[in-house]
Amino acid sequence: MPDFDIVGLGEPLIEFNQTRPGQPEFLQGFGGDTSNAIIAAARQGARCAYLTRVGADVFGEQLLQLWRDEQVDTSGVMIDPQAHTGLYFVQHGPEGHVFSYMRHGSAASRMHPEDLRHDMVERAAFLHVSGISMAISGNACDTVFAAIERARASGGQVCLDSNLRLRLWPVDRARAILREAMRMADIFLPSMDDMRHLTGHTDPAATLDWIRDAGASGIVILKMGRDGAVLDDGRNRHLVAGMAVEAVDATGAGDCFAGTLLARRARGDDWAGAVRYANAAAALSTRGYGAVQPLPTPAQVEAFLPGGAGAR
Ligand code: KDG
Repeated sequence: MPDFDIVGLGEPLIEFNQTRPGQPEFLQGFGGDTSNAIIAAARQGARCAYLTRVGADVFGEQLLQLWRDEQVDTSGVMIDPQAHTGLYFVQHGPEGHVFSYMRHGSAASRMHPEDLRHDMVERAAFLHVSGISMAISGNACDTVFAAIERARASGGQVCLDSNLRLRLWPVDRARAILREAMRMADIFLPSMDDMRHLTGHTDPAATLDWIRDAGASGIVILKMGRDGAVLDDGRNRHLVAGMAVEAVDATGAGDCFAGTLLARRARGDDWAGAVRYANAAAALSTRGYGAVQPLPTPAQVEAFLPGGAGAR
């Protein structure tokens, strides 16, 4: 039995989230897509570890404390005395949320394949990585591919979230690298928004066809926000409906979906059940500000799901 259900790899960030549209009032919290996903999974009871680099600064210490508080193993977190921990601001406008980053040259962007804790990747049932993990620098991208190779060689499953951030890399490079990574992934979690930029398609069926033609052969779950998600297992596709909530901030909802999905798979749910549960968790995560603070507990998800987690 693996020591970890899920090991995540990527960049954690300090978050400043605007709490009143148009006003210069920001709530300090935590972000970073793969870190958010790992915390979402740990809150659901999964055994998790996170692999990254943080700066030798106050923000790096706060992140380490956060993971310890959330029962996430930090033995694969390196501390870089020569670089800072990255941060970002979230502002809310009519088009949704807008991210402004201060992460260039961050500690995480200095990750190298030689530093990777291969042993921890080998000891996990799932490796979770994302487009952001690969976009932050060339050496971080190499580190992600090294981890993917290692997970595959040791029988782990690779989960890839598209998380496209065009502020971090040009669309042609993003498409080429994500295409390569999605071929190697056992589970690919694209969002409809990301895929529109990569493929030009606005229709879920055409988008899924593009993904299959590009060589993805594992499970593909196309996330469509409040409209739910399409589960494509390579033979059949079906829509798992979204759940309505009064949302205030969608930051990290996709990460919550990813982490919760893997946590439920690790517990033995079938795909449809895990997607249904993860949809509910992701909806709940939009009811508060910030990527981490509103991530739900199992009791909150159970109470929200009609008929409980086992119902269809
Ligand atoms: O999905 C939410 C993340 O985007 C947020 O926490 C910040 O990781 C982040 C990023 O790089 O955009």
